[in-house]
Amino acid sequence: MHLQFRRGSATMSLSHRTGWFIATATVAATLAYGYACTPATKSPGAIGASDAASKVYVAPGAHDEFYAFLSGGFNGQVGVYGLPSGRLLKIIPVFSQFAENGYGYSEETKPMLETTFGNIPWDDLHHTALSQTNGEDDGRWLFVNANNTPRVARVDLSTFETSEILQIPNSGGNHGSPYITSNSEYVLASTRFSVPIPQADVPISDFAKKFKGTISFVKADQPGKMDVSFQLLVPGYNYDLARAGKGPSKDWVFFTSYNSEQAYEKLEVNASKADKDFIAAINWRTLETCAKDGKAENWPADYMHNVMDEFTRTAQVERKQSVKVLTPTTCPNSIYFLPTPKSPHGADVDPSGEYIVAGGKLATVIPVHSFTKLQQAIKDQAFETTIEGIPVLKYEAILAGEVKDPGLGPLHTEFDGKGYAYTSLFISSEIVKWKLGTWEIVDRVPTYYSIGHLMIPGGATTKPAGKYVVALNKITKDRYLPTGPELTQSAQLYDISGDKMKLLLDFPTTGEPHYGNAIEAAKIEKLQKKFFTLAENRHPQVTKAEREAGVSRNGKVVHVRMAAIRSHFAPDNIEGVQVGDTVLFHVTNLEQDWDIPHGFAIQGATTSELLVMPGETRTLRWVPKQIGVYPMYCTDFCSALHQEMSGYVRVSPVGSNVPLVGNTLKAQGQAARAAARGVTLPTPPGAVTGAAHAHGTAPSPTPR
Ligand code: K7E
Ligand code: CUA
Repeated sequence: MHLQFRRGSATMSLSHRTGWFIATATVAATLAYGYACTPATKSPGAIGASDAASKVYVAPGAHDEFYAFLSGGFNGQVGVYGLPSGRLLKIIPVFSQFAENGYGYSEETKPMLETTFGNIPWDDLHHTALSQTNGEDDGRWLFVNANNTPRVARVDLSTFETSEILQIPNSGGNHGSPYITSNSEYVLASTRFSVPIPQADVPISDFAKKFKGTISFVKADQPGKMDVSFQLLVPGYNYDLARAGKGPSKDWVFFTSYNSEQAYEKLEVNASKADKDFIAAINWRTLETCAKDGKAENWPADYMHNVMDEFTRTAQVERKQSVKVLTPTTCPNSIYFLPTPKSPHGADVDPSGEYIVAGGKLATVIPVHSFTKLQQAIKDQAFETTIEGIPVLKYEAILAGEVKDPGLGPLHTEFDGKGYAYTSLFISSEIVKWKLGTWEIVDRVPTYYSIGHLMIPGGATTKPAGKYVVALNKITKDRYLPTGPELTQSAQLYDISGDKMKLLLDFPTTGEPHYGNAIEAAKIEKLQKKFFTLAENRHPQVTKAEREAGVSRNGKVVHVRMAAIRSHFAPDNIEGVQVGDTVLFHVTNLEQDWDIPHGFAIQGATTSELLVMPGETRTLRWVPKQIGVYPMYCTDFCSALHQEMSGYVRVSPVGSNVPLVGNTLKAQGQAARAAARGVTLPTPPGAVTGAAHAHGTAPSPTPR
């Protein structure tokens, strides 16, 4: 059993879907080293159970100390957890439709997923970045990247909703993203895969000649106004990860790259030949100045910018057609290459802004570059060579030091603000703690299993809260009750308040957490919106009071303005809908109280259901295909009479003379007025009276 498990783990680490490259030599090394994945009833590094339990225990009704935002990887979402409890508080859908609240399904939110390739229901989300002021987390926004179809998104932390998505043009996969500068001036976005720029029909073997990378600087300091300020065209390598500098290095950003071999096939072998690849050190201030001075060219491009309007709560899509492009020669002194062993992955900057740590996933050391030395080397022109206008600095001239024998597969580094760095080791499944300046390793703990990123609350800022480190693991194997072939991914919480790291807690995560950020809860709690103000709702089909509800027909399109309030819908009987009509239920939740959503579902709707927050309007599209009478109901248990919150829609054949009516207060009022004037309104069997023309031809918020 034991042996089998060990072999299984090693195999798993080779074929795992994250596609980590492990050279044959490394495999041998892995096996020799002994894969750290040993089934453990008691985990080494864990402290006594009751001691650990008391450290993560948050009493019922009490709040956690930190919010943790963990990317969901291939699920395209962000999981929000409390720390230290590890309790899942919310899933924020960003690049994927989400059945729990209708994100990406409702007519108002569907456009958020619009791209120049069409509406994309599911993308891959790797990295998170909290907005910063003076190098510290300020709790306003969370930025995340879409890896596959390049995009960056802003999540508003007063609502925990995706408020804006910007597509990145001229990019072949947006991995090194959305790292942020220390006053949230720019969100960074780099090409993972180089591609012909602009895209063109060329032989793949022309890679070295025709393929390029881009590094995009996205202006992000104003909500609703994200924009690609400029792009820097760079050699055709794979740009992997990034960090902005801080303190003295705050005008700089650092990107790792691999595949300086410029391989375009069998990368596993062909992109791993060179001893060193590069970190690109880029001065964004210099680029900004070049762009201002008109040194950028306007290139045609095609990308979309989707913004959730604050008052209509409906996403607006804008298509953009050009982008400013700079090159290392049109903007000299803006970019330098720092030779870095070997196929580096993470690039991380310490809280002082002096040290740039690279995680060379095939390297035997963790190289650390010095920002001071980098400045000096540029002054001294300590260049090895120049590549496409980019000076390559001498390794020795910029090196601060190397952490020796860290373990296998160093990936990512975070900092505790007390002079120590913590690096994740994917292959040997561990975290090593080492001292900045002396580079000596002072502690190491196993992780279960195959750690990718790791995260310290505030660990990316100038002021880390060095209390915990969270390991974000790819593989869980035996750690939880088994759930068939597909197992959970997981995070592990370690206490780092003392000299030695101590394992406190395992908690399963939604999706595969690549990176994450945690922030003091106090910075976010106070900003929370409790409901949307009904008086400010500017949705074109809003129903602000029950008497405004009604139904109207515009050709084959039927608009239902529906009010939802405990415990009924108005109208709750609708007749006169015909087979093949497009019925748009615009449901407004009239509640003005915290935590009272209403749901909406109608039988046979192929779109989805709705979940409507107090004060907002959400629209469900329904195209009935058969005659009959169809129930609709509230899907969120909102009151004692929630089960009564239901109704019917009657569907008649095409061309039927059943008039369109809904049993609204307005319809009743009209009937009364008509009766007073001696007019007879058409009365279908079983219904009250009609409001057929009440709402004329107001367009759907998102006609499609
Ligand atoms: Cu290391 Cu996509 Cu940040 Cu995952 S990446 S681990
Ligand atoms: Cu509204 Cu249940």
